[in-house]
Amino acid sequence: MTGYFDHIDPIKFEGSDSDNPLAFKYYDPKKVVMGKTIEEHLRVAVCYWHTFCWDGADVFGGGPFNRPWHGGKNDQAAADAKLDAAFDFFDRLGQPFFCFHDVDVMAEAETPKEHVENFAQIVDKIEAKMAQHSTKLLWGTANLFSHPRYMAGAATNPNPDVTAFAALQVQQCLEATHKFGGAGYVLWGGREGYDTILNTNVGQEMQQLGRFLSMVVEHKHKIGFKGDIWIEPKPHEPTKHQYDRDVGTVFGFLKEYGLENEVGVNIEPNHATLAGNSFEHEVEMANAFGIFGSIDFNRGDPQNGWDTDQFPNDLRETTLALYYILKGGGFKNGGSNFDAKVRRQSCDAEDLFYGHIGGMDLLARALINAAEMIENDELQAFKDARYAGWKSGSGAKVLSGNMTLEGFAAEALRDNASPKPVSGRQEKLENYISNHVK
Ligand code: XLS
Ligand code: NI
Ligand code: NI
Repeated sequence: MTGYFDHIDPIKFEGSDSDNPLAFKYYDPKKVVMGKTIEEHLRVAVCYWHTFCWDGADVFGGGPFNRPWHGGKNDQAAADAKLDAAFDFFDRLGQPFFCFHDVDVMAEAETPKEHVENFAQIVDKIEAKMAQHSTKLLWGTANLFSHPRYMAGAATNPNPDVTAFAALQVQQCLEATHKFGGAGYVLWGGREGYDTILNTNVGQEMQQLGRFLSMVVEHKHKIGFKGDIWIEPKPHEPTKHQYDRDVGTVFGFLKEYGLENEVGVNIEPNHATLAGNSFEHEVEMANAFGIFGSIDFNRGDPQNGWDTDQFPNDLRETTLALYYILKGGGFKNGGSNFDAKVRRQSCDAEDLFYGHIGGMDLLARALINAAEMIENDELQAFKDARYAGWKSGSGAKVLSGNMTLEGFAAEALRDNASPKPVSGRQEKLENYISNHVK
């Protein structure tokens, strides 16, 4: 059988002097950085949906990609051909993980029974594939946003029958993820929000979402799944307002439902920027709350206000993000999933490789930069000195809860000194970063 990717040789590390566009220049999987190999640090995953399912269609026109499994019905034969191609792609790229939605991998289904049957068929086939290949599962997720039944949400739908269908999909997909030895399970609330607040009972919907998430966590424990559960924050698109708008909002939501020790976050840079946050802000917020999980690496377009899902190529931004990820202890169950798609005009098989090679090289470079920054951690040293006052005396008493407002105020009067401004040294610190981005 001839395969769609047959003309692409396995991608090798050739070093930064290589001018072969189908080789890694920086992603040397076995190179050791801070005691672990680059492969172990980054835990790179290819996503099934953008890489194999998307046919290049946009809201103005049909798909130009013409992969052999596109064009006809999304039946079992198409799902099988896509699966063969996917594992062939993984073998050639050599990344350690993949991620999928239930509907990405299976033949299209309409009824709940059909869903269970079609999904079960492909689950067996994926299991067989995984036994023959080295690619592992980073995370699975149920698509609770594409089918018209979910137009008013899944967990937050006004009709509980729709939510029951969602429960079926999540149960099936979580169990499959467990079977495949997945490291995590993601819930992205694509339509868990509203198009207009005029027809929406916000309090009721949040309660539904809180209970739904609790049931997912309960089921995880029931089946003995040891991986993590992550929510993927996004502010809007497709809805006007999504309830999981950013990391801070998600943490508040988790606290409200007592799930902050059970559920973490899968952060996507393009979602961060849509929410008006920087990528590194979201990582640091997750570190601060202790809910950092995984990353959906991509980038937006600074001129476009939507989720363009482009492969990342900003070395400065990625270096900073990896610095904060490493400072937080690095990836545990999580990893670097490329939730990224090639542009619509990049319609050839090799374009899929160029996108991933560029992303993996960028991550490896950023990781090496970040590790060098940590070696002689000037940012940390600066921050330690900046906050040193809170480590002892009244500052420490305030933080440990052993100070009243009156007591603290009295100290100000007693010292009767006007505190002197201290430089925040922003430009110096920015120069320091610039000197480490290489
Ligand atoms: C959409 C999300 C989606 C999730 C998985 O914007 O990024 O692709 O990662 O459902
Ligand atoms: Ni994503
Ligand atoms: Ni996204």
